[in-house]
Amino acid sequence: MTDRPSLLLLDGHSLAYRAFHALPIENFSTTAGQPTNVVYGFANMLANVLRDERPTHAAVAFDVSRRTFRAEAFPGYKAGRARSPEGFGAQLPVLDDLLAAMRMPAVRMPGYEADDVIATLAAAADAAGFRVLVMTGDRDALQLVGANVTVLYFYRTAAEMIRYTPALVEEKYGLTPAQYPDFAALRGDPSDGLPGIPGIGEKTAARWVREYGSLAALLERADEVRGKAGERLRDALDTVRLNRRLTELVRDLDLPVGLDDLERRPYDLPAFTRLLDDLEFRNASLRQRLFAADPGGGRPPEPKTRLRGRELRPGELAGWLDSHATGPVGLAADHGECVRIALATPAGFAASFLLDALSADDERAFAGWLADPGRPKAVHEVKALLRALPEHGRTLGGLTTDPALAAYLLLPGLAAYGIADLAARHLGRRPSAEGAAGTMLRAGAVHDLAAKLGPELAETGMDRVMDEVELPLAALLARVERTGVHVDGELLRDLERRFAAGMERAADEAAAIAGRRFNPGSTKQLQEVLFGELDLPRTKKIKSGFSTDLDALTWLATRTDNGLPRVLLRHRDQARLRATVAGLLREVGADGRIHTTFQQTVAATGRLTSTDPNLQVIPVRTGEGREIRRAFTPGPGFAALMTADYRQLELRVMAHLSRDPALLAAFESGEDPHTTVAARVFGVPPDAVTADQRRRIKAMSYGLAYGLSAFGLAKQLGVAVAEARPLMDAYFARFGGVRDYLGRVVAEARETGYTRTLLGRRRYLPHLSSDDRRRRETAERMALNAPVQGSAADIVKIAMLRVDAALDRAGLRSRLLLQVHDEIVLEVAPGEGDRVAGLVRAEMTAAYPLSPPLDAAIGAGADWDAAAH
Ligand code: DCT
Ligand code: MG
Repeated sequence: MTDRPSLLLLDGHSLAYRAFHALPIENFSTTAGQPTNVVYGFANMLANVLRDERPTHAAVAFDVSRRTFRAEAFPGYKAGRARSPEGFGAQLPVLDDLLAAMRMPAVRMPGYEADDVIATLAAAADAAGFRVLVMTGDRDALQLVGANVTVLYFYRTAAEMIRYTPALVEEKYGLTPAQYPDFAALRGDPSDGLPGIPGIGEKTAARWVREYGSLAALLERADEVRGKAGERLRDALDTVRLNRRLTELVRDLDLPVGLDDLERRPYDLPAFTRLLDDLEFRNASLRQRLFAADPGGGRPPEPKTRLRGRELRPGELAGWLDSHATGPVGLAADHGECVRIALATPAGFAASFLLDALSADDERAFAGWLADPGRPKAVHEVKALLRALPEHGRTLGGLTTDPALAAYLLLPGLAAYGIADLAARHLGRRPSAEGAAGTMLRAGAVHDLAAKLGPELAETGMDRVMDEVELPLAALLARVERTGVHVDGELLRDLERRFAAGMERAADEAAAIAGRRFNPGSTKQLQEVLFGELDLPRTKKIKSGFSTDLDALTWLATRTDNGLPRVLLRHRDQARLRATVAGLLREVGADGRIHTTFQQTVAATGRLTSTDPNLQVIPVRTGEGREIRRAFTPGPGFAALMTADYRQLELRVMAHLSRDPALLAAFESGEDPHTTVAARVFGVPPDAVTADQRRRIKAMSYGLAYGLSAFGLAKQLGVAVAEARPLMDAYFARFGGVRDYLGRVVAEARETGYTRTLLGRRRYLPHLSSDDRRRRETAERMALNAPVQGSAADIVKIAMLRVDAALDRAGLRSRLLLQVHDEIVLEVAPGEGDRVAGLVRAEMTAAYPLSPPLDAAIGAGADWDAAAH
């Protein structure tokens, strides 16, 4: 390491273009439809170069427009360039936001190019004794290379970079960097629209510059150049002279910034975190690298937030708790090999210790303090701690809040709720250091976040959702996760083999149709076979050719007599099932049970999701889904599984919220509501409604709540738009209150900026007022869907809490195992079946005073499938 300052200069547009072409735009966009591939790729390259080069100074230069002194001197300059591709330009302002949040100057100079800005800054920095690094995809920058100036040139992606030193320029071109613009003038540059000399290639151009020393010398002695080449040169003298004026970079611009302004500064952390969240950048490695590049990352905390913290020696904890842990305490836990705990107090004291290395006195004092409901504590991601605590024989009391849950309620749908992310966003600091000091900084952040977010929750009226639903649910879920669900491993392995064989069969059939073997899992090979060899109708264009995704294959199957798309769909299906089963098998613990992790802060609607394994991917309605569920069985000591799910929960919520008289009446009749609705729409008596009509009307009821258009409905119902539209009109003619309600929801959300569920859970949808139609419509669909889905989520969560509490009160051994979709799964102890069923029904229907009232279906059996009703 040297103490010399170093300056990193980036060519903004050329980096942006590389990013655009390296990352397929169709894979990078926000839920609102804003493309993000440029920003993502740019941020990624920037994070890497900052990590690898650790410059003390940095700036990004951008072109302003095509009107430059070069274009004035030569109208053909860059004139042949295609317009920037669709979706590119809209991301450039976001790059500015990114750089602003990183406090990295973006430098522009009207009339000049980014290259000239870079040349000027590089020259100034060189003169001031800096090391300079120029990162660009433009070879003209090679003229800047010198003893102190290195050019990082990327040709295709930033991963393929060449580091140009003077020696490497010499080696590659046989020229000095100073000779490069001479060479470039002779060679011309097709990408800039600069003509070369007909018949003269790079080799000759370079040789001339080498032999004559410079272009000036060559032109002076042009007569001496012999042969055809000489003639050609003499014919092109004007071109070459003009080129030479354009290839020289300007090094003495009068820029609005000086070197001092380029010194790297701490990020504007709240703005920076907000931006990453808005862009929905969830990739943990990218976030980590970007935050790690913050020069403020290691700065000492502000005096206000400075902790007087230390690692406690054995025997010190009891005393520390007595003297410091008197008010609300922030608790952070790192779940590594051993659990490290840190505590932080309102007065700024902090302590850290390993849970397994306490003295007997400490042990007693800590367990007592932790369990004491009278000693308030805030814990970040409390579910993880609660899942670990029983291992250590401890319980938690006095839990006031969990900043992750609070932040989620205040703003669901963020990309990350980690403590460092939340601290960055809400406190403007990022406590991500390793070891004891890091854990203490995090405990401090937990304390400060709790103090900051608590009042905000109260202001929005969501403190009740927190206290009555999310916090107690975290405790319940921790227990449910620990319990796990017993599976029949043999059956799962059997299924995995069967699905693998199904894949194999489909691959064989596909090979027979295609006339050769290929890998149906490879997009590239699929494209070759489908669109090359078989010349089937073209699907949606994607970066790598034509799409072969599920939608594309489904569409293709309807557009051709060729059986291949159908076989490929079957292959995909079997592959997906196999992966699902493999995912389950991977998670079977030594106790023969699967311990999923519930995610309380992932779905923006308020629903629970699960990971490791993700239970939502087990198909609900198919035969294969049922076979997989057969492998979920009661564990030793238990007699049966029981499932309980609400009947028509979303439709009841819709009726409750819309107060549509016809829909309410459909429930009051006591008949099956979907059948009644279908009878009204089709104008037939209820007993004449076919199963298919019921299914279609059900899909319609829910489709409307999800904001489907006639087009979307047609797709979902598998009918023509012309058939869907009259159906939709008939529906709204009967159930006008539903339409009015849906209209009201969007209008109100546009006004307030958010939707609300029955319990007041909010979802913010700023794009409802966007000028961009696509974004606005996406937000409208979310607004329609959020109250119904979110209220259903509220109700299911309350039901779980009530069922659990009732089981406990009744002293029953039966217990909750899973929650997935609208379903609750329980493990029933011998002899308890009837009581549990009665209790579950009572608690589920009483979960919320809905009108029409809630109704639940309950079943029990020897496995999850047999328990279905
Ligand atoms: N769902 C949906 N679109 C469909 C079917 C279902 O969005 N076409 C969602 C909303 C309800 C949830 O899935 C549960 O599905 P079902 O149990 O089929 O719905 P239900 O209203 O409870 O109907 P049923 O009386 O047939 O169970
Ligand atoms: Mg149902």
